[in-house]
Amino acid sequence: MFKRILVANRGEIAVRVIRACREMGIESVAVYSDVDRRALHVRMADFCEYLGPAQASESYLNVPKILEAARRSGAEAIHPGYGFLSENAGFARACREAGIVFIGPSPESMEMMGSKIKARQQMKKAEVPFVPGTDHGMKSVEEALSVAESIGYPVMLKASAGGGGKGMRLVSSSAELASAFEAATSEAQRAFGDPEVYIEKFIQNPRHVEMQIFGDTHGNVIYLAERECSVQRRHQKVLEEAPCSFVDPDMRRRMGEVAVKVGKTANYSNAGTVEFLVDSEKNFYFLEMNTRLQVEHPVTEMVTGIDLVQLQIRVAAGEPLPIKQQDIVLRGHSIELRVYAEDPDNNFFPSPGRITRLIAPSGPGIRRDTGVYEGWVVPLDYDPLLAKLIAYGENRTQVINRLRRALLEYFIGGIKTNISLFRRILLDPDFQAGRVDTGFLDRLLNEPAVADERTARRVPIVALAAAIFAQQPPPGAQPARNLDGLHAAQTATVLHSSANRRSGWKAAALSEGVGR
Ligand code: MV4
Repeated sequence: MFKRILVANRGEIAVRVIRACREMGIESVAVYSDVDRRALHVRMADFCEYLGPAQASESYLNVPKILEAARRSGAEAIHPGYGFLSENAGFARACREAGIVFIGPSPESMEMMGSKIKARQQMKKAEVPFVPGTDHGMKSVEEALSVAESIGYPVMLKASAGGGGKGMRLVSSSAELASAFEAATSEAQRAFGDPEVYIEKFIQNPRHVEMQIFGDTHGNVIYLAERECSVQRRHQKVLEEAPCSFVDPDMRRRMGEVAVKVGKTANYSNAGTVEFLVDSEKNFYFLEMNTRLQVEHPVTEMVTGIDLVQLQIRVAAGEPLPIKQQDIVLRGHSIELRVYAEDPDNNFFPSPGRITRLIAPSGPGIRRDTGVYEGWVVPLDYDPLLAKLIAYGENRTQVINRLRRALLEYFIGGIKTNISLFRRILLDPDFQAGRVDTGFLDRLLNEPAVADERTARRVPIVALAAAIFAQQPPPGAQPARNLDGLHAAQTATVLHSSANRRSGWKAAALSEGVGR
C-alpha cells in the first residue's frame, strides 16, 4: 500500500480524501494556492505544498507544478478529486511517465469516454442502448437536415467534446436547424477546440439517473447503486439521492448490467459513473460516462456501506476488488444537499466572503462533508460549494424528515447560501412523492414562493438563537428546551439586544433575512 498520497484538489473533496488516507494509515499531502493558505484541507493534511496564484491554471490545473509538488513531497500516488485535472487524460499519462500512480482510470479509458462520438461508437458495438441518433459528426447543415428528418423532430445537437450542457441545442423543426447548427458548432469550437457535433432524438423532461460502477486492474467490474440526479438548475446538480424511487429491482439489475458492459468495453478500472436518461416509460438510454469520483458519491456510500475513496486507493494500488456483485446489498435511503455560497434571492449569484458564524447540524443519520470553517474567507476564485449535507435513514420519508430537522439546526452567517432553497424542495408535494425530472427545479422556481410563514421565520431564528446562547449565555436566559417555543417577535428582540450587537450578531441576522 502507498505510504503517502498527494491530493491534487481543494475544498470538501480534498478533505474527504485526506480522511480516507488517515483511516488507512497513509500520509496525505495537500496542495494550495495563494487564497487557500488557510483552507481546511491544508490544515487537515499531514504535509502541504504551495502551488502558486489563485488562478487555476497557475495552481490546481497546472500539471508541471503538481508533479513537482508530488516529487518534492515524496508522494507515490495522486488523487485528483473531481473537477480540475480529474478527467484529463494528459495528466493521467504524465503521472504514469513520472512514475506516480494516478488514482483513477487509465488515460486510454478517459480518452474513449472524453469523446461522446467515440463513446457512442463503442457502445453501439457493445449493444448498449443509447438515445437514437448518429454515431458520427455532422459534416454540413445539409447532412444534419437529412439526418434530423429521418430521426424525426424535435432533435438535439450535441458537441462530441461536450458534457454538462455546453455546445447543446434543441431543434424543434427544420426551419431552426441551420442557425442551431452554426451556434452549436461555434460554441463547441470555442469551449473545447473541437467543432464536431452529432444529433440525437430529443427526450422530453427525462430523469437523470446514473449508475456507480467500480473496476479493478484485474478485469473485474461491478455496479453499486443508481443515483437520482434530476434535481438540477442549469446543469448544476443541487440534490441527489440513492436509490432512485422510480427504479425497481429488475430495472436496477438491467441498468447495472448495461453499466458494467460500458465499463468492460472501456477496460475500466477505479470509480466511474454511467449516466442514463430515463423516459416516463422507464426506458433508459446511455448518455455519457464520467471517469472520476463524483460529488454525489456519499449517497452511494450510505446505502451500500462501502467507502468509495478507500476502495479507489486500494484498487489503484493493484488490489483486486474485495467484493463480488452478489455481495452488494442496498439498505435504506440517502439524500445529499449541495450547500453553495450563492444568493437565492439574486438569481443564485455567487456570494463569497468571510464566514462569521457557522453552526452545523448533526444527530441521527446526518453526515456533513465540508471544506470550510467559521472565520475562513470563501474565495471567489473557485466553485462555491461549501458543504454537502447528507442524510441517511430507513426510507425516503425518514430521510426527508431528518434533512428538514437538520436544516433547522444549520446556520451560516456572513455570506449568502442556498439553504432556504432546500426547505422549498423538501416541502414540495411532487418532490415528496418522488415525481422529479430534469424540469422539476425550474418549475418550482417559477412558482411564487408560498411563504410557509411559521417555517420561514422560525427556521433561521431557532438556529441563530441557539448560537447566541451557545456563545454568550445572556443573564436570565431561558432553558434551552424553551427556545423552540420562542415566538419570532421575542427572538427578534433577543437579536437586537445590545449584547448581541456587540458580538456582531445583527449583521449575521440581517444577512440571513431575519429580524427585518
Ligand atoms: C438530452 C436531453 C434530452 N434528450 N439528450 C444535458 C446535459 C448533457 N450531458 C445531456 N443533457 C440532456 N441531454 C436528449 N437526447 C436532456 C438533457 C438535459 C439534462 C440531462 C441530464 C441532467 C439534466 C438535464 C437538464 C436539461 C437537459
